[in-house]
Amino acid sequence: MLNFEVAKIFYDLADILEARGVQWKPAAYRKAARSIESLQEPIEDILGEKGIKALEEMPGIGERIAEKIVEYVKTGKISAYEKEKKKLPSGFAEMMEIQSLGPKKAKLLYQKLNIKSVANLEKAIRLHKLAKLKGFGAKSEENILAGIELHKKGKERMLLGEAFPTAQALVSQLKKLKDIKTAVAGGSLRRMKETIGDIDILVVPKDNKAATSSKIMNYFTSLPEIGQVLAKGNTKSSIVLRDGIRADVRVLPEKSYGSALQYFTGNIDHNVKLRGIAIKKGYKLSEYGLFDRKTNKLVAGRTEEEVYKKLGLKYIEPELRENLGEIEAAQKGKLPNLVQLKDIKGDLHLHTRWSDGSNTIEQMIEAALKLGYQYIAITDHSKSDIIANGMDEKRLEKYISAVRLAAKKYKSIEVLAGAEVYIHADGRLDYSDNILKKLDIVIASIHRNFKMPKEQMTKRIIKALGNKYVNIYAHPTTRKINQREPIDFDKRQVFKFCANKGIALEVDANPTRLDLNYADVKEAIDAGCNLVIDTDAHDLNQLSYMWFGVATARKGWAEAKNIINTKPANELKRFFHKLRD
Ligand code: DGT
Ligand code: CA
Ligand code: CA
Ligand code: ZN
Repeated sequence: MLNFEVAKIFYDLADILEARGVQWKPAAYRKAARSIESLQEPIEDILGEKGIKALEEMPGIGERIAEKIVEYVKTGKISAYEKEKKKLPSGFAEMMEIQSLGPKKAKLLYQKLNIKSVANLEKAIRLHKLAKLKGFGAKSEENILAGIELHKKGKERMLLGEAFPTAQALVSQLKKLKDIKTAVAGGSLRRMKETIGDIDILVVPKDNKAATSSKIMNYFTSLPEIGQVLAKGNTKSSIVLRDGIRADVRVLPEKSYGSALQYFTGNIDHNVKLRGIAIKKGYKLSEYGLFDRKTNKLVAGRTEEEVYKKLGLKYIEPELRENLGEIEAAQKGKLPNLVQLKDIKGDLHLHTRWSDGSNTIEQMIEAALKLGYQYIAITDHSKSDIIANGMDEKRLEKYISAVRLAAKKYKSIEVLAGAEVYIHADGRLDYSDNILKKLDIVIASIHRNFKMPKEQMTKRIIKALGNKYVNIYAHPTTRKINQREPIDFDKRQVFKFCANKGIALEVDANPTRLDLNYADVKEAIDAGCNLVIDTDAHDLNQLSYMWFGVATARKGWAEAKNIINTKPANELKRFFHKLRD
């Protein structure tokens, strides 16, 4: 699928234009990129089946951008991008991706110090050349260096949000071959880890002839999206896709399907512990099956369930298989009853054109209706978030009226008027209580001033959450995977505070955030907190991110009862109301 390649080009193009000081266009290209990367279907399929008009109807994509997508699908290039890129040194696009640097500063460093690449940049920092420049300092050298480290990590491990649709597309390609009975993705992807080293696909052939296996491997290694074949054997092959994603495929017979899927799902520590249990019970466990050690007879292997059962364990959901107590819990029959996507009844963190979203209130409502939601909250940005087009008090009043007016048009869904309110460095909220009380729901969050001593950060958060109108603390650690480290605060103290006051901690489902992460989810639940899973969608495609948030909550052992947006509308409103009394 070409979605991520095209999105990347639009992000790069936006950066280049921004560095050149071009207005508006960068934001437009970023919106388009955001829309494409959150699409579940490959753009080439949409184009093939429904034509260019279907692209133009997507959020953030007009005629001009749609034409560029068509150009890419047809030629593998976007000429406008190639032209812009030629004006810059070849390593420059990558340099602009460093979060703590950004396009404008990257350009300045190029002009003043002739820095053309990440390698140049790293060297210049080690020689403290930046500290001497106006607008930079020792502190910014440190930040940029940290940004470079994160960027390097990102090249080794991709986001789940990118790997997941790619894996699905690969699996469905494989299933097209008649010689394949079934194909399924395992590994860290099936465990829904936030970052993925490589995609692991297990294939069951229609028969066990060597010729069938070799035909399958020939087919797989010659798929059009494959960039490089690293290894090709009869039962295992490794490839790199054109967009740099690595994938392994293994062929195993049907009678081993369950044990193979179990083995290749991992993680290794979970597997090692299982093998220990198998040995104690007189068995031997491998990807080929569970065998009796004395007779060498296969006792289980066709399904994962029977493998776990023979080992005296309840079935363990893939998300839990990290060797964090799940095997012990399965032995005692004490596994959590994990929350599911279908338990989710609404999305309480959504943006529209009133701040930095791409769609209207009505469009977001209609998208939510399609998902069968009972309620949503529109929560655009507050006044100090200027880059996000935050609303001052006057505009907020109009916005509240607009949300209420739109809400009236739709009988089968409840639409709450909310706002995402910035927490200032001193813990003050961005609106006064007189304004906040007009809203149905208040989200508090941090978008700037990420660096301060731990104690001060903790005070900042607690002061803000102490406001009686706050319902949700959004993306609590503010980390962005492979881009920005989490803020430093006393989590136990904040979690306890939220538990006592009944503030819901958010699991932000955007794949670049997944914040809280799964370890924090577990800690928050243990501290007695309520959680809310939100997409923080900035366009209607992004409502589909809910799935990644649910997976993160599941990895943190969350049950439906821990998640407030599994409650029906009336119960949810009662919950929010309770906060204010
Ligand atoms: P990744 O790709 O780094 O995100 O993480 P995984 O967990 O997908 O790891 P990967 O791709 O190296 O291997 C896939 C699964 O195969 C892994 O989760 C467990 C299983 N596996 C790999 N190597 C071993 C091994 O040496 N022993 C055992 N028991 N299992 C292994
Ligand atoms: Ca893997
Ligand atoms: Ca692998
Ligand atoms: Zn937001």
